[in-house]
Amino acid sequence: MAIHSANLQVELREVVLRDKPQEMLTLSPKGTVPVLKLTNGDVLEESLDIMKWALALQDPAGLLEADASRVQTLIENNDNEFKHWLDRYKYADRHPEQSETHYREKGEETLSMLETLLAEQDGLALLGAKPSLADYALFPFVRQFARVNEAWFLSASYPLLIDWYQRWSTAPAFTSVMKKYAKWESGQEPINFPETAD
Ligand SMILES: N[C@@H](CCC(=O)N[C@@H](CS)C(=O)NCC(=O)O)C(=O)O
Repeated sequence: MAIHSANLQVELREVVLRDKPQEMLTLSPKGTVPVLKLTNGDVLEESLDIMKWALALQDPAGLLEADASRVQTLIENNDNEFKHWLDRYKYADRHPEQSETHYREKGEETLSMLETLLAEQDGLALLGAKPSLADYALFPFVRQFARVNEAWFLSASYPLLIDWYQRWSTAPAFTSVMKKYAKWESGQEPINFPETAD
C-alpha cells in the first residue's frame, strides 16, 4: 500500500511460504516476506523498512507528516502486543491454554485504544485529519482480526473503527494491491507491482 501511495513500481516475485524459492532465501535467510532488493544491492527485509523507503522517495499523500514518535508507538504496540493476541485469536485451537474469547478480549485492548484515537480525529484517521503511515501499517492487522469473526467485529462497540476498517477495505489503496498473484517460478520474469492499468 505504501509503494502504491508513493506512485512507485517494483518487480514482484510472488512467494508461496511453504515453498520458498532458494533465490529469496539467498537474499534474505530469515525467510519472511516481504523482501525488497534495491538496485544498489541493499536488501530490505522488514515491511516497515520497505514502507519508509518508498515514502522517503515520494510521499504525495503526506503519509510521513504525522508525529513520527506517535506513529512509532502505535506500530510497536501493533507488532508486539496486538500481533501476539491476534495470532492466538486466529489460531485459538493451537493455543488451548486460554479460550478464543480470552484472546479476543486481549486484542480488544488495542481495538479500544484505536477507537479512542479515531474519536479524537472525528473518525477520519488514527493520528490526524488525514491518513498517515500508522493507518497503512495497522490496517492489515485490524483486517485480519476483523476477519476471524466478521459478524462479531461488525457488531462490536467500536463504531469509528468499524467505519475505518470498511473504508480501507474498499479503498483503491488496498483493493488495487491486494490481489491474488501467480506464484513466481525460478527463471520466470517478475511482474510489475502495482500492476499498470492498461
Ligand atoms: N516483521 C516482519 C514480519 C514478516 C512476516 O512474518 N511475514 C510472514 C508472512 S505475513 C512470513 O513471511 N512468515 C514466514 C513463514 O510463514 O514461513 C515484517 O513486517 O516484514
